[in-house]
Amino acid sequence: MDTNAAIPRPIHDGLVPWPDDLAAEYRRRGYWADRPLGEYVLTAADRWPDKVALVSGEGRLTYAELVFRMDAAAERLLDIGLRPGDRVIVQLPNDWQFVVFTLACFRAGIVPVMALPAHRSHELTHMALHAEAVALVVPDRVKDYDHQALAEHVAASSPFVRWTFVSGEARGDALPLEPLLAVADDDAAATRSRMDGRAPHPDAVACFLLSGGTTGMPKLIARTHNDYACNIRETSAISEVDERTVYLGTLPASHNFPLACPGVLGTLFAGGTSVMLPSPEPVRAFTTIERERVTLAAAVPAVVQRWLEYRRDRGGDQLASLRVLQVGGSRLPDELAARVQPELGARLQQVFGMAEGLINMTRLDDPDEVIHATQGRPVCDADEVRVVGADGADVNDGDPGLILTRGPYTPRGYFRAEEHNSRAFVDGWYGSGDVVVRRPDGNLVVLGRDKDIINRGGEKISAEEVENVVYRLPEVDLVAAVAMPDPILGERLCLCVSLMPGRTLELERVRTFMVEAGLASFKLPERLDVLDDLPLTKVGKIDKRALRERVAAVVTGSST
Ligand code: OOB
Repeated sequence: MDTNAAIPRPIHDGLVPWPDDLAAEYRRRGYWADRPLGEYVLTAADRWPDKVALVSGEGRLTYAELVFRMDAAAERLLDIGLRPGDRVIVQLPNDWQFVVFTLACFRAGIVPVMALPAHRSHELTHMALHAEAVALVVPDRVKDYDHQALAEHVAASSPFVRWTFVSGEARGDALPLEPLLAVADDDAAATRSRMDGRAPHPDAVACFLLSGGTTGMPKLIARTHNDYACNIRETSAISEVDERTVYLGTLPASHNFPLACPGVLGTLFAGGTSVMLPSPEPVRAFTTIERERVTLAAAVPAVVQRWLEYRRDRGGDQLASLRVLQVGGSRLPDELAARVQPELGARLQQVFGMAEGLINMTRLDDPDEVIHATQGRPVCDADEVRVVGADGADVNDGDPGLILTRGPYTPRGYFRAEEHNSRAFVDGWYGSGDVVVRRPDGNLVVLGRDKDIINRGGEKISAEEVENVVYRLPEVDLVAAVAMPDPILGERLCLCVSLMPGRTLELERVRTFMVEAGLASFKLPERLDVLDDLPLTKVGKIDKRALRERVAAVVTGSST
């Protein structure tokens, strides 16, 4: 432990609360139930103590075991010196440690910052500094990658980090995660009652999610116990989650969709079983669905496509138990949507959501036309959605416009991002930058977006973040990161550059440079177009629309 670590500022310094009158209204109408997240799992455990809550590899935890570990870990975290409101960067694969650690944080009022397993030093260092995180939690290795070395680097780059917990083999000053998550010597009831006395306020921040981000670095989204419980409750109702649900958590569990829509948490709150799987690769996913009798799974469109292909090639009835397949994160083409139920045998549920809050879903009993051709409608009665034109005025249903939203689980601002908030939030309305049409039946269709990101199969890449790094290359004069169409992922990243006089540049050089700069590998460009000049708009900005059209013409032309 580093006793010289700097002391982080308190968490409330940097939050944007809901206005008091609305908060009172959300409470009065029951959207905010005033229970901290840890309590919901305890309630399920009281009802079904011996039921299997969690499956991870060959391991299984019953509800009684899960909540005992949650309480014991929560108490240990506080005992070693973490305080309620302290932030902890969590970068763990989909396994039981992720779930127990996250729940322990909720129980103790410690705030996990939900990093993705793909994040590297560029992203993690930024998060650690911005959140003033006091601890890091990583696996020792995943495949060939040494996450512990990554954590060492991040810890050395931030004055706030005092503890590093490692799942697996801990080295040096790092602490092993497994003993932290073990059951306690004391009995479960005594541990629980002590932790009941230390439960966080339901309006406190439960976790930080990461925004897909249009700016240089991902923004942190503070989700309170009250708002996140609302998110989980409303999505659980619409996905019809109950104690019979067996959920397959195969997208990275730190992402809002598999975490809480209704995801791993919704399933655990309802008394069901969450099955953790680190990759959606079809052979293991199908075997797991068959073995565990999975009833509900969530996927991005690119995964659905792989599952459809695998099913076509192999046949069989491994998916017989699967009732509902949720798909979201990026636009599901209507043709793929129409194949899900006939070929995979599961009801499709389209999900158009965001870490910032608003979740839209098709309903399980919607007509096929709605399920195949729309991304659903808000899950909560108190969600407000406007669709506006460029002038900010509401457009008519049926006309395209930008979506604005507010509601009981859509926070009013990013954490410590005043300047950005003044643009992303207008009078409390969050503008996601998605271009949608609201049909007369209330369902939304996502047509595109007016924000500078590349959506690579659900993984969001901020163009600006990539450009900022590429500008450090001495060869580069101007750079633009743009989306190019891709039949599987929807989009991939193409880099368009003009060079300094007499210079040349290869794609591999850019990729290596970005890896060395510590960027997550999903952000690496997959095509490089060197142009004499980048086209400019009338006001002199790089004309990204022209570049997108150009690269689309080239790649679709060359693939036919
Ligand atoms: C989900 O969350 P994020 O925060 O990674 O990304 C949000 C953005 C949306 O603004 C939109 O641009 C895009 O992802 N998106 C979709 C979509 N679902 C998300 N675009 C088209 N069709 C869809 N179905 O991606 C997310 C969070 C919770 C649940 C589901 C997805």
